[in-house]
Amino acid sequence: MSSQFRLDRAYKNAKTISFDDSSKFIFFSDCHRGDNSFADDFANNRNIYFHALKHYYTEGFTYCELGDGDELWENLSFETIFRAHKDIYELLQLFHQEDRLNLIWGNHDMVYRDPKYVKKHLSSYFDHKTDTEIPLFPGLTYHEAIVLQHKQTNQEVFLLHGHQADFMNYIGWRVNRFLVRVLWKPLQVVGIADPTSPAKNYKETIRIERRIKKWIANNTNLVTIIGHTHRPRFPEAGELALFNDGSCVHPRSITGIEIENGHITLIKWQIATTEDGTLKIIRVPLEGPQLLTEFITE
Ligand SMILES: [Mn+2]
Repeated sequence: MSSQFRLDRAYKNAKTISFDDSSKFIFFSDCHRGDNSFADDFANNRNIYFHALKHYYTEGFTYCELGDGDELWENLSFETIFRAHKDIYELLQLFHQEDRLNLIWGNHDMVYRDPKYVKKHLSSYFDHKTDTEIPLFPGLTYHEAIVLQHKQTNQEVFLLHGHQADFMNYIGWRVNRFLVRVLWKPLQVVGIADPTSPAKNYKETIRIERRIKKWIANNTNLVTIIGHTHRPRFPEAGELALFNDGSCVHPRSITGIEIENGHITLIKWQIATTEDGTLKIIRVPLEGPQLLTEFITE
């Protein structure tokens, strides 16, 4: 089975959401939310991420997470991650209650492919104070891919994690998960990087991008947004439309992609220092806003 076949299949089975120029979407991926230990790469950015998410909630955005939201290679259960970042899940719960939460699985949370697993672990949690089960994400469904379809122009935005073009992380994810658990997690604490991750391997990143670009070239008129490689990507208007929202585990910032007023923008949220010495979380546009229709090809 080739990466082209896996991409085709993800596209065919994708959930379709229709949208128009009044719709607002925020895409983040590769949060790798962990247990808040030294091995938790997300822990550095949790305040930035929480603040950004609150902004998007207040402003009426729909949240789409393009895979590897939860770090389930290093951590055996969602339970541990939930306890470490409960405030974040409570905010995501608000999006879910208003039908503004769309989650896609990646290689680090590929267990969410199984609807029974999602129901068992994510629909509710046990509250130790009151000894009761509290609803968390009742009725939540994870997807491999989502297609946003524009009501007027019919233009499509294809959303997926991107490991469909990475053999060892799609077919061999259980092997890589095992290696990460027993080998790389303890080494990560002392600063040694995990080589199974394309985020640490430039050549592999290029190979993955090349395979997805080839697929897009055979499927014209398709804007595609992925994560997985942790490398933000924003093509020029008229170029092959492969976007990448980056990750939420950069050393001091998180990156994401917004769609608003029919425009697409690559953004970064980071901590800025101010004159009086207080720290402030700010949103910095990196590329765009660019009209989505400028990526329509004939
Ligand atoms: Mn990934």
